[in-house]
Amino acid sequence: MKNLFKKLKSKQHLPLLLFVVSGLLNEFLLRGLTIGNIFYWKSTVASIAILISLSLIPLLMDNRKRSKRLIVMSFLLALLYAANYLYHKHFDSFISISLIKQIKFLNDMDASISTILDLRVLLFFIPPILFAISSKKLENMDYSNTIKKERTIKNLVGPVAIGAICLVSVLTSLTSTDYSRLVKQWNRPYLVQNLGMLSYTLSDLVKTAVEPSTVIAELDDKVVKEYVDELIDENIASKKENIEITENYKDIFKGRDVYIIHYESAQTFAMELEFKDGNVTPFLNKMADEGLTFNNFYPQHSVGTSSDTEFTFNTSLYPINNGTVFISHFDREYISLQHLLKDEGYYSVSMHGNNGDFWNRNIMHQTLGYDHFFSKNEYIIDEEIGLGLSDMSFFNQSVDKLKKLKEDKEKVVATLITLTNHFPFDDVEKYGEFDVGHLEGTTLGNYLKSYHYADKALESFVTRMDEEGLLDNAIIILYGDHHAQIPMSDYELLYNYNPLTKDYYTIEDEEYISIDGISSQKLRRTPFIIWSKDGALDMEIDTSMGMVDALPTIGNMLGIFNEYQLGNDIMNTNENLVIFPDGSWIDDKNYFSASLTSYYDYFNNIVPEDYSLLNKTKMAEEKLALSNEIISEDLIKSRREHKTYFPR
Ligand code: GP9
Ligand code: MN
Repeated sequence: MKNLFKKLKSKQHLPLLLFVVSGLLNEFLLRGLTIGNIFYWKSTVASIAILISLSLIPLLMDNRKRSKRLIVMSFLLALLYAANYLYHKHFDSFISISLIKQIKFLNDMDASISTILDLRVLLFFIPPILFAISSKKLENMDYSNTIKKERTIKNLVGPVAIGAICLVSVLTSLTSTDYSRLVKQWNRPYLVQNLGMLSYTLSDLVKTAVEPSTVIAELDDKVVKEYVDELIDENIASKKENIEITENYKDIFKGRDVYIIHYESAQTFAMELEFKDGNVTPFLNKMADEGLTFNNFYPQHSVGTSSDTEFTFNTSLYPINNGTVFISHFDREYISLQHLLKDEGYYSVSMHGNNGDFWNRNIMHQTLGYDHFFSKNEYIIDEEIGLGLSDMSFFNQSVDKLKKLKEDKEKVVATLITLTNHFPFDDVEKYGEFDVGHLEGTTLGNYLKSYHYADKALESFVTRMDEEGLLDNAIIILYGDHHAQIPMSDYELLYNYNPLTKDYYTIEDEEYISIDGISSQKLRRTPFIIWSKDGALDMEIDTSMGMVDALPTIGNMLGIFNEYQLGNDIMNTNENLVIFPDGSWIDDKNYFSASLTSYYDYFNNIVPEDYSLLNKTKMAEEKLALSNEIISEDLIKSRREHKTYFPR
């Protein structure tokens, strides 16, 4: 070892080499822990080019300071990688400067943060520590005096040449899709996967500096106008078509009270599970049996999780690709379920046991058109589980409030946002007894216990609402807001358990089920149920649908219509493309993962791309771009002001 250091000591750019290696190790580590694909030549070469460029500034300083500065930079990079690792655990994506405003909401989730702060984060500091130790060792051996002292341009030729070769080789290999994704940045995991963390961070910094308004105008004005005109024409035409169909469900719930349950982290797969103590969600299953149930319903949230879902459910627009609508685009005009129902004489409220400013709801709920938001300060916090007021108490107090409202409001639309069934599911002793068998002690096991609790709370709500006579002329609309952030390895435990041997199937076994590709996407389905006491609609619908389709579907039943809706009325559609904000999509035949750029069939085989698949990907990107334009350019408002809209 000593000999090795002696040999190396004569090398001019040894600190630079150690800096690059330390950065690369962290790049590999992050990839391994997040996207799973450790080595890819483009991202490696791009990272080398950026690390060399970063090291050029200290290279111009005197040798002693140069090493120290490189070490400091190496620690800063470790911090960047570690932060992105933690962020990915929570949001399945990577940090963007435009999301800095959201950090406040992470602070509010103390419990979640303490759980995601796992010890693996310390691994990112090992490479810079090793770098610092090696530098110290070299310093002790008088390294800086051994090598040439002049700080001439000549010294830089070597590193600059290597950096330039790396850069050119990556740039020339980029496809037009790569370039377009670098500019749009919808798909941050794709960028990290293909070009590395450092290239992504750099492009994000450039984009934020160039476009401080947070969302890029991706289409030119004329094209946007044509697209919006087309969208409105199509929406009006399909509305007319629907009227001509006999079984069109039009207006069947017109005038009824509407109680919407934003059911935190409720996933569909758990509804099918049964353990020693019975089903995880017996009451939810009963509602699904009695009501109109959509079996293949997908949330379409981005990093704004709950808030994105609220936005998409209420407006039939997608979350924006840069930032979060509730925080950065609360001051735009939207056509929402609340505004539309208010035009029909409804009084509209939202209810939630958490702080009103969480996700900027205090403000954004006004924008969406709620007349009143009952938040934490209007509830008695008499029982706390997980993030705050327990669902059982929340529902119970909410029934009292609704009962009071109904005394003087003729028609009410209320959104009840639940809270207990929220990651990290570690308040286990408060969920009550529920045996989860071999899943005991896992995050998934705890989630199922929490979900079972949420189910009992739901039952108490519906039972009391009925007792108070509030369901006689009403419908309940329930949707799961997003998946529960269960680690994929826990799903492996669920689906690969052999009860006979009490062991798990492995990849070598025929029975082994791999949780990836379309399987992992299908696990993220959430319930969507329209229920009424009179059982007016007792059906199951299998067509794939997304949150964006909720408003068109229920709108038709309630006799309201949003000409800017980007979704479809699923009761009058046979084929539907469910588009996710990162450009991925699923329909009844295929799934496209944008981060892996892979197409899957329903047997989870990767299939080659063809014209029809590529066309769907293009359609998905166009629809997302259109949604971004409507939001960022405040098109609904400006078109109304210029009278280029169709009256409702
Ligand atoms: C907070 C709750 C949770 O009030 O709605 O938000 P989420 O973390 O699910 O986005
Ligand atoms: Mn949520």
